[in-house]
Amino acid sequence: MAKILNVRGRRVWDSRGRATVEAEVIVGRGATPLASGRAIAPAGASTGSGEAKNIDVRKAVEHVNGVMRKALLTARVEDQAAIDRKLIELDGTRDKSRLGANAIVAVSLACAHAAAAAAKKPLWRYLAGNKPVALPVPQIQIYGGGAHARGSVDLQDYMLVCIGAGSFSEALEWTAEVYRAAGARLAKRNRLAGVADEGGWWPAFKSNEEGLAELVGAISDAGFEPGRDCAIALDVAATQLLRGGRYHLSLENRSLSAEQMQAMLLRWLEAYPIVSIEDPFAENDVAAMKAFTKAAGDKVQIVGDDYFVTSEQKLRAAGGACNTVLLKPNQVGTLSETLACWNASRELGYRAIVSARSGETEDVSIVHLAVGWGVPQLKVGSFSRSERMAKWNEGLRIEEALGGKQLIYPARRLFGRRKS
Ligand code: 2PG
Ligand code: MG
Repeated sequence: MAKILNVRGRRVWDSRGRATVEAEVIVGRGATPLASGRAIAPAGASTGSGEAKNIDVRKAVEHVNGVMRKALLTARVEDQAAIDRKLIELDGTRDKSRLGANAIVAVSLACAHAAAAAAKKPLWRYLAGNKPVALPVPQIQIYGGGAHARGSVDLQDYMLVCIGAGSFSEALEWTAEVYRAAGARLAKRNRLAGVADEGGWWPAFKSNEEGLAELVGAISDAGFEPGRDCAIALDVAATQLLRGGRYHLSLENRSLSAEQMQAMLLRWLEAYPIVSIEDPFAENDVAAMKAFTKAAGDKVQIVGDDYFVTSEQKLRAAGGACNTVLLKPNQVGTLSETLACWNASRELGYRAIVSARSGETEDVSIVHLAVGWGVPQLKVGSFSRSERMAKWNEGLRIEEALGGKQLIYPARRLFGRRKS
């Protein structure tokens, strides 16, 4: 049993050059420091209105070094549930806006790291206990749009899922090929405007559908079979598109009713090898989300991000909307609440994906959570920029550490081998 001897907060910088909170937790047996853990809060750009709220970073750091430190001194670091309960009580608001979600998530995660370090285990192993684990199946962004590329395309993420890959490392090998092929295709047609917030190509497409056709082309160019080896996942991030009850596609200069949006998505599902669609409708468009899930939920993952904001309560009240939940620790604030949402998803028969934010850092905690908790999918952004690559590379290290002793890599179980 290790006790918390000190908690320290500091102001550091994220992948967008914006300030964020780092927390460090030092633990020991008796008064002698034994181990420490560290974590950095990420930040979203396309956020759901129900998310836990970040506050001014200087203020958040003050809270870490002041009231939060005081409340946690001498606490048993292994008792994550009690630590998180204490943080929630100390904050006392529904949206974590007093202490700040950025302060709370950094401290909550740093405690988990410190507990693992005190047990002399990597975090994923500490969380998994003796349970066998597998690496998650990645969703990797190829083109970035929406709020992450000033609306270059209306859809936020065009992602690759290597459904036919036999391992995590093979999925990354294939992704590297497709990512490069996609960039080369854009450059050749003079449509490459740079990279977006999460490292995906910033495209100059003429329509949103062009991104789908281009991604299929890039998969083929890289020597893979679309729909058999590699498939597509989309994050529409539709909350960002809804104004006055209609979904605005600025790139195409038109706006759609929810029914027209559904018709467009269903047509795309027929025409392209899509296995997953996130936030296809806005966070408050409950009727549309339910109707779409009814129409397509048996064929494709329908993922709630803004729609569920990692809330166990919202997931339990879903009433048939979506079939998959995105798990973002900073969206809800603490590790225990994220775990509760994951546990509820299993109980309710929903799939789950652990996800990074668009504002990230070298922090690799989410990879450990996905592996340690056994969440079979992981979304981190694209295949460039070190805040993303740090996470993919951490997955490779874990895969190596597991050697032959891992569960079967879940890609084929989740997505089967589909016909093109
Ligand atoms: C999302 C995330 C990550 P953000 O919408 O899923 O892509 O974006 O962190 O900006 O909410
Ligand atoms: Mg999203």
